[in-house]
Amino acid sequence: GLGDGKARVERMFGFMDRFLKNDPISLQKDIMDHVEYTVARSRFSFDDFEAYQALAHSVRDRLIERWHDTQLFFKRKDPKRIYFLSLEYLMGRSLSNSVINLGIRDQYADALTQLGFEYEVLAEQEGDAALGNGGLARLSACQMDSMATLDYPAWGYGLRYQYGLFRQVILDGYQHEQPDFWLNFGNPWEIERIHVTYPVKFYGTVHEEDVNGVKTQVWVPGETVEAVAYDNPIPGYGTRNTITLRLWAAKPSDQIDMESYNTGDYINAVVNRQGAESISSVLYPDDRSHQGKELRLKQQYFFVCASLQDVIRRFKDTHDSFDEFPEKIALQLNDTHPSLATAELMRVLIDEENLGWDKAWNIVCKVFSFTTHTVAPEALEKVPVDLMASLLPRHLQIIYDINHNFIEELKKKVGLDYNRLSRLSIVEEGAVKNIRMANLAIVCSHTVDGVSKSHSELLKTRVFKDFCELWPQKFHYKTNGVTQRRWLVVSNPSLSSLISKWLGTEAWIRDMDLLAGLQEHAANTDLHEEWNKVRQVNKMRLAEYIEAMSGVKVSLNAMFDVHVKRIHEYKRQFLNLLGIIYRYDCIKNMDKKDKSKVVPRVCIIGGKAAPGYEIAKKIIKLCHAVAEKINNDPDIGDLLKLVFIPDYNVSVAELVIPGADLSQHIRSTSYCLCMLKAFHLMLLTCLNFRHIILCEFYFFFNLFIIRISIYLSVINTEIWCSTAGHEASGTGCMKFLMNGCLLLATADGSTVEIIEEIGSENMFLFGARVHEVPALRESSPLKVPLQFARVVRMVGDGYFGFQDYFASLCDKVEGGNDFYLLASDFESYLEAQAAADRAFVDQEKWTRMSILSTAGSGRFSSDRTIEEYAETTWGIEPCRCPS
Ligand code: OAK
Repeated sequence: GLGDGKARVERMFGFMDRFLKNDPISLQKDIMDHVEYTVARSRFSFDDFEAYQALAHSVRDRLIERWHDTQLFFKRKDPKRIYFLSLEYLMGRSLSNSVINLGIRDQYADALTQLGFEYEVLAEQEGDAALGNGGLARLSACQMDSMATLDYPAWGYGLRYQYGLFRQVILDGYQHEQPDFWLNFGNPWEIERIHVTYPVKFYGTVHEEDVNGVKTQVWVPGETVEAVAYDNPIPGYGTRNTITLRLWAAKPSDQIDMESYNTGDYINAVVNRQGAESISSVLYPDDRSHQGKELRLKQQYFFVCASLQDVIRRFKDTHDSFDEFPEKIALQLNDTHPSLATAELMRVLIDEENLGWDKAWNIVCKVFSFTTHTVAPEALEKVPVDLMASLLPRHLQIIYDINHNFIEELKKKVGLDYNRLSRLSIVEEGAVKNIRMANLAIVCSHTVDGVSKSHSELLKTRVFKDFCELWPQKFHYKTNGVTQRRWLVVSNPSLSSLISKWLGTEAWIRDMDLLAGLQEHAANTDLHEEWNKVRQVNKMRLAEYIEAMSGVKVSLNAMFDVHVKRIHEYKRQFLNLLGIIYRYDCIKNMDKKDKSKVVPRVCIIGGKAAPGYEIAKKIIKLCHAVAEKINNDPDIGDLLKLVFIPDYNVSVAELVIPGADLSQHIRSTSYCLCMLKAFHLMLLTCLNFRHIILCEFYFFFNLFIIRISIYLSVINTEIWCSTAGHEASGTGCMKFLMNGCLLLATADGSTVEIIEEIGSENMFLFGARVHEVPALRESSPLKVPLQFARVVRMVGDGYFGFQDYFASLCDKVEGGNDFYLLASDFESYLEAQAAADRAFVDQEKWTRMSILSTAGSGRFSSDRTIEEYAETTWGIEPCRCPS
């Protein structure tokens, strides 16, 4: 018979005579079969969305083929694997990315044309998978693409939120949040694994038992839910490798709790069980603060518990002893959100695998690495001890034990320096006792990475200063990158073809450094012409979108000036708006002759504000109020337009970025300046008191700074001052850079490294420069430029309406409250804007700068970042599935 065994295997091979074919006829047949049998529509009557669904399923079939092969290959080879743990992924759409990576986009486009459909129209039907907030989440998605492309044996783990990031709807200029029902119409990109489930337990009590003469802690949990796996295949480009992003959904446990059923209240018992699903129901929409929320902690533990069970199960399939665990497994903590994994692995190894503390600890210290994406120490996650005690009592014990051992070791090293000990402790003492998740992650990880060179400096000098002093060799950085597959090939196909044509190869799609080859053509007028044509078509596409979304018609001759990202005070969208108001005011007061010299602008702003972030929401409203005024002012015409793009997400970014001439990355670099100003004030006070020694010190210090700046300006014409800022890295700027958009930016985070690649002369930088620092220190710290005061007052006095509503926004920058230094940067910001205007008039110069931007973007591929992680942090090697 065909039971198990060999006969069955042979029979199966008989079915598998070949892989799915990609010629137009086979593709058409597959699509039509899916229309009929998967979507269950008649071949004679189906709409664009149904056609998209069928198309997606036919692509999915091809993904699954490669995915099976890859998984089987990994299993046979058993390489060291990397498990990437992240609570957020911003994947966006999958169709276009998949067909590009599978190398069958054109074939599908042809097949569809013959069926009477347009590929682009169907691709537009897909909604975004938005299981994340912003930078960190999109970075995870880019890194998955790179791990697949570079053939690394990698697994991504995440949560399958029923509702992703809220949809932003604008009514009367105000943001409203609506749930993101992304799963309502099915999700062809996931494979439900009903048999891959694990129990996850919460609450209950811990007691001590004597097991074979050994005192053992026994956790008796109070609630069990089930984690079900949903696999999302992630195809690499130019390789057969297709890796897995496994997302967990919470389901009620199958284990029937007899007691609750026996009470006779059957209906309530069933309803209560269903509550389990709430754990994975919704993504927290605030990317910085969700401290002390029980559901959030539940999500985190649910996630790490299921993921680790899966990792350990896979390990045990082929290994008998845990000694090999660190040689076979690397666990990456994407920020602190999954850092409970450290305590969970300890618990499993001690309580379930009976390895004992020392062996378990030895393993934990070898497998975890941690990347931090934050700059502000106050934004680091903390969990109240009470909450931990009730939800995860056994984990709290383990964390206390880890901390105890750590502090004891520390005392041997640093003595009884209690201030230092308390700063380093995983447990924060105080009115409310907290677990510091970052400290837990650092203590348990072998490597801690920052996300840019300047971020790493900040970690050393501020955020994790004590830890860096303690373990300097633990701290590193990997400058972020983004995937050129999505951000050029998928989203800007015409520029991609142009690049390939001029480089004479498509190899840059897997090797971004090759883009440097464009440098030698940067002055070529033929390239200029083709480059501008492509850019103009992208602008046209964006202009059509703007008109459809906001009804505003924009001129293609204008400079498209884009500022898109989450709305945050530190990202300074308010500074941009004040600059726009200033420009408006200038144009309004110009005579006709001067107006003809104005460079027309279309200012485009987009981004979501966290639902509870009042000031950010006011900034959105202000943008609409200012737009209303400017766009309807006949004195202004096409010289200035302002549009807000609603519901900014990955797919909107794919449209906006290729169409931008200029993009803004103008976050505040205030830490550095604030410190200098405080220092300056202190010195002035000392001077008043005729404090001779300090006077002398001040004098020499000034001389020293001047000398340094002269010296630096000799070796590099302009050195920028912001070694510190609020942005850890920033990745949006990299996407714009690749697409040949010029950057208007402060020199912090990743911009510092962009300057190194393309030179400050190819960007519009502002903010304090090193050689300006002495002069800055001479000026009064409270000096507010007149133009600044004037534009803020225009808002405050109701020129754009809503006077009361905007009052608190103005308070944020007036009267010495200007924490993000909008006033002190305003003049320099306007200068940078004016420099951009001047460059734009000189089209030849602009185009050269644009080409050089793309040419210099090679370093900012996530392929480079992932290679660095693989080599220096994870210790893994490529494992390429044969084609
Ligand atoms: C989100 C939640 C908690 C902490 C940080 C974040 C986050 O998105 N951080 C951002 O990560 C990006 C990727 O590393 C960086 O480019 C951004 O600078 C950083 O703000």
